[in-house]
Amino acid sequence: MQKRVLSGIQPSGELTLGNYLGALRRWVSMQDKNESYFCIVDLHAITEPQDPQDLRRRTRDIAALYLAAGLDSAKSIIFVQSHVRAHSELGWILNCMTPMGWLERMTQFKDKVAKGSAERVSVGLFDYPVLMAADILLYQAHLVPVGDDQRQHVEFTRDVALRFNHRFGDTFTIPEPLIGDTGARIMSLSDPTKKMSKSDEDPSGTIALLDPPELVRRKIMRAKTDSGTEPRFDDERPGITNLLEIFSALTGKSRAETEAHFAGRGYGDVKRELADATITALEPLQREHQRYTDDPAELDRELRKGCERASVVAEQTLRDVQEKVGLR
Ligand code: AQP
Repeated sequence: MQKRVLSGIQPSGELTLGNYLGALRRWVSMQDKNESYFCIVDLHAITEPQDPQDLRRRTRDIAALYLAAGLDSAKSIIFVQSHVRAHSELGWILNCMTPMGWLERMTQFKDKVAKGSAERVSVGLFDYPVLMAADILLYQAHLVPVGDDQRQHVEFTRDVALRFNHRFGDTFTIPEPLIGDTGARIMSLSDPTKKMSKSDEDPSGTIALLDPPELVRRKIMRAKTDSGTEPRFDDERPGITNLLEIFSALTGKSRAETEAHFAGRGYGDVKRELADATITALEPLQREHQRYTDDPAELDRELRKGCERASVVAEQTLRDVQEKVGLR
């Protein structure tokens, strides 16, 4: 039996190399063997303030990048979350069945609160994992390919589903997180102790997928490293370890092969080769992205088709849930 796969990215900033290596590239390799749903989770993005024009543009940009990276609507269902209303509706029902204490334990929420003032944090941000649970459970997904940072949210989804099934009878498939071994956690170039994030306010720490080649090179050459000289993976040296990790993810070399490749050479060589490898990997993506930018009607057609196909499956689950809880 084919497994059902669901994953998404929020349009909360320009897509980064972290999003590509930790998510997008893995999805492309999964779509042949699985029934796959890939969405742009715009309802999640508005849990933090977004400029409406930027949000609209980024949502389309990310859809174009999905297709440019090789997601194929003949194999996968590609859609925008807010276009399928069942996400909000199931989200509300699950809200009413989720203990607050479960949400209070979510580390991503705690991290984000720690960065800003509690007054400015929205209820939506607190509630983010419940909406994510609705995304996954609507499609009865077996597998959720995510980076390491999202593991806790998928485990939370499992708890929500088990609790619902226990109370109302078998309704939801219990999903599993699928964490890759390479590229699972790409770190910031300017502060390698924190992950590369698309909403990072410091642009020097992130490589955006649409950054021009010269900018990519400049950011990598200025990436923060320690005072050592020998390029090897070492938890005590997060800067060089991160650069080697990215190189290994881009070239498909194992850690041992990567260390052997740079044996006897310096950090400068790592940076130069990494810049070349990154620019080479991004070039076809940027070219294809431009094609969809030049033909917006084609992108509209793709997203309309995705929404129609996703809605059929989502509505079926929603109706079942509504009946079980007594709303129908
Ligand atoms: N640095 C990363 N390394 C590996 N994988 C990553 N992902 C994100 N950053 C890295 C994976 O990309 C997907 C996108 O998830 P998201 O957009 O829902 O939110 P996120 O995980 O919070 O991603 P960002 O880029 O850090 O966004 P912001 O800045 O808005 O919070 C997920 O599969 C994630 O694991």
